[in-house]
Amino acid sequence: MEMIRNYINGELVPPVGEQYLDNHNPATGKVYGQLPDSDERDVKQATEAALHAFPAWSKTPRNDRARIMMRLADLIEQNLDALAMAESIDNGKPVSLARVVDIPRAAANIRFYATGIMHYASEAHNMEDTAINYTLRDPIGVAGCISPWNLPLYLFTWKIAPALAAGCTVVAKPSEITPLTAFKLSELAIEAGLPAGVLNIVHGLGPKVGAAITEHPEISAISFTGGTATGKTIARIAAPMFKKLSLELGGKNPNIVFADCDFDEMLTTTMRSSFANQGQICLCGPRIFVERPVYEKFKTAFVEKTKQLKIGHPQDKNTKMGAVASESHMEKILHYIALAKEEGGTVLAGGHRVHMEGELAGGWFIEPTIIEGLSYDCRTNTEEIFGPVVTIMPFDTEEEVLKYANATSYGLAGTVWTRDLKRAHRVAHQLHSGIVWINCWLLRDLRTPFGGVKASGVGREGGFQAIDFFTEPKNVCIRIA
Ligand code: TXE
Repeated sequence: MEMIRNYINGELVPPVGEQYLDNHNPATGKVYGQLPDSDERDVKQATEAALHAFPAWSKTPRNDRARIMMRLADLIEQNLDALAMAESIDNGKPVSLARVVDIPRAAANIRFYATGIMHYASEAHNMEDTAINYTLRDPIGVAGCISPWNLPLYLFTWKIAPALAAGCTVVAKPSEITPLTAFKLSELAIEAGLPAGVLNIVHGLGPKVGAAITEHPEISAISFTGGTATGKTIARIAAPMFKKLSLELGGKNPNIVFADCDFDEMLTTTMRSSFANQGQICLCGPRIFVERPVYEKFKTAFVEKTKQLKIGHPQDKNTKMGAVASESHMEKILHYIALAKEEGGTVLAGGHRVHMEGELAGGWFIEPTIIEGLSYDCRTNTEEIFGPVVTIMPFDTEEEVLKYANATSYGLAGTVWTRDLKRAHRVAHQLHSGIVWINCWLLRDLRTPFGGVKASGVGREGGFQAIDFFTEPKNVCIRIA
């Protein structure tokens, strides 16, 4: 049994209430460990530790903060195999994916902000002969970071790294569905020499631990990634308390294929943008719009490739597709496939739960699924499914496809495939989204603004914007005349 503990004031401790939740392995459906079922008492202790650690950490020279963070990043890399295996067991994702994406990116996030803080500067505004203004950027205090289950360590570090680099202390909560790598990170933080109380990790349920973090009056900012409905709940509580809020929420991204694109490259990448991580990435492109002249060619090739996509044991290094993260999430995805049929859709590939054999018999596996024949504005095409389910639809004009693409309440990312440079720019400018990829997908430069418009969230992560979020500007005006 893998027993997870909270990380509070530099120590690994049991929850105050001594209650635990079961932790499941999605590939077997079986319980393989337990995590603390913490409550507001644990959050209170963690916040007190963070408040106590704040003055010293915020005044620690940025060089020294960076050095400790670099050690933590090194330790993540040294433990790559063990962390990748832990992520795969906990989340159901292929270990091959965790080895090349999740864990290296966690180290990269920490390194990026450890070095970023060394280059972070604030502004000065000169008023000719009258005065000079300069802006101080002080860390905001104790930051609350709440992260989801789809890219567990990757998104957890994406939040805590800029907060720690900025000089904030942190109370963080990973998803209760995938707590294991955050627990392993707490062990590595101790080894790296992170001072007690600088990072505190409280495990448990959203409505208990997440809500207690959101409501705590001494936590000044909330950085959240997760579902749009949860984001609304958090905003309702935090906004009247005047907390700073960064909300990275869901997506229902369009993947727009024009007939003049590099077909093979588009097809290879579209397989990834449809089914990578079992479709559980907020940046996936589950709505595929294809220009009519290549629609039939695309449909045939895409269906054939998808049918070849083998689902396998997530811990087998050759597996490309694993289990979805939880039983309730599997039910949600299956419910949407049933809805798509009710709405008149035809399933061209997949459409079912996969019953594996042997130890995987109880696992939560779903076939990669392609659906055709739906209207652009039906529920299947406007609500977030967040699984290995995509729809395909032909279009005739640029104007028409923009109408389809912008028809959801979400606006996180979009992908456009074309060799026509002018069209690429035109379409990119007109898509309602925070990110547009032209002839690529998930190509990420950590300096770029990351986030969405409309129901996809508020604020931007990435680059110096994340450090701006965890600091408060103060303008000082000095009269010189
Ligand atoms: O996420 P939740 P869920 C989408 C996806 C998915 C849906 C619901 O469509 O099907 O959201 O997933 C914590 N106060 N995404 O319900 O609950 C929770 O414990 C404070 C998109 O599993 O939003 C976890 O740590 N915190 C997404 C975190 O919020 C609360 C990634 C996210 O879980 C809370 C995940 C509360 N009241 C799901 N309730 C993305 N944008 O990448 C829960 N939490």
